[in-house]
Amino acid sequence: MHISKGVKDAPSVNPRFHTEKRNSHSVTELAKSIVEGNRTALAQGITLIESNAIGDQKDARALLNKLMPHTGKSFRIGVTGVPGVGKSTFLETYGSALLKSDETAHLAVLAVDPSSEVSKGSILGDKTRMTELGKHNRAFIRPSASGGNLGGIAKKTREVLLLCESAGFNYIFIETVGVGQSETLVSKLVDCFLFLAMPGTGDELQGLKKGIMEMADVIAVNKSEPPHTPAGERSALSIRSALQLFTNKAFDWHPPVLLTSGLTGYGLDELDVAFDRYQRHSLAKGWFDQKRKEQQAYWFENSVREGVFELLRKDEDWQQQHEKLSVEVAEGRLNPFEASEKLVKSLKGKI
Ligand SMILES: Nc1nc2c(ncn2[C@@H]2O[C@H](COP(=O)(O)OP(=O)(O)O)[C@@H](O)[C@H]2O)c(=O)[nH]1
Ligand SMILES: [Mg+2]
Repeated sequence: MHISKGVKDAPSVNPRFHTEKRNSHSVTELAKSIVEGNRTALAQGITLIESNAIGDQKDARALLNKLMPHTGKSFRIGVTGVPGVGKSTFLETYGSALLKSDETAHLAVLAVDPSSEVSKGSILGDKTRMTELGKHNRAFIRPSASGGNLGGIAKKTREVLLLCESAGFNYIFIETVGVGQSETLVSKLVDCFLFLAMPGTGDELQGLKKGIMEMADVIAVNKSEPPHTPAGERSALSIRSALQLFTNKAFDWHPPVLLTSGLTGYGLDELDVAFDRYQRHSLAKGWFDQKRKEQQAYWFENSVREGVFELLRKDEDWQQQHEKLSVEVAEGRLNPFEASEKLVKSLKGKI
């Protein structure tokens, strides 16, 4: 990985003999170019973050460390809802309008995709739905990091988000591309969680079951442009009454349930007001910062767990024991709790 490629004034030392020097210098250059808003550098930085090569991971950490002081200054919004509800179409319309009305807006759209098999198709579909945004010089669209488990993908998405912030993007939208547990992880990445519901499909109730609505800060029944507005209103009504059971009292916030259409722009002004209200409210109450602190703590714990597991995976004894016990558990010869206790006890003296 030659991260100096394309970065101005990169040193031309022989990498074989000066690897450390070359890397630290190039990482510094790369960080500088990213902060200056250089798109090529941003793309290179993201490639570095997404790489699984050990050397690259070291450089990626160094890069993030350098960029940390430039992060945190965006409004991070998660957009979720079942595939086909209109997330990409909404982002295209809402994003384009935002860029038009606010000349200081720099907008990035990132994706979290738990269904890696389907991802290629979904991303292609999304790209064709965000053509306006894709062409705009103040917008940046980035498909989900591929490979690894959902937790790993979300972690990389968080790092890409930080990179985008340091490159000057002040609105960052994270779209979930697939279905599954991604919503929970997205809620660990964003300040505001928008849930798009489909009118008249009963999926508002599915959402409730999954607890997604508990996480939602703003809810919009999408595809509610005329003549579908009455159906949208009916859904909104049932969501509002269901929500009464779930309101997060600690945060003193009742998620508004709006009617929108990404296709025609119907209701997007109201949504704008809702985002604004939410942002002001959460800043004023101090839970904007509180949430971010909790998220930092979450990613720390998450990283520690991953790191420890990574170490264990390299220990052959432990790996063998782990495999043996998991077979016994699967075959019903050992109960899972007893097995895990055995495995954990076997670590004594090792760590
Ligand atoms: N009637 C209507 N159709 C929409 C709306 N938004 C998206 N669609 C259509 O729904 C389909 C899925 O949209 P897409 O944005 O890809 O959904 P995503 O999977 O949630 O990203 C496409 O055929 C869109 O044209 C809307 O607000 N109203
Ligand atoms: Mg989409």
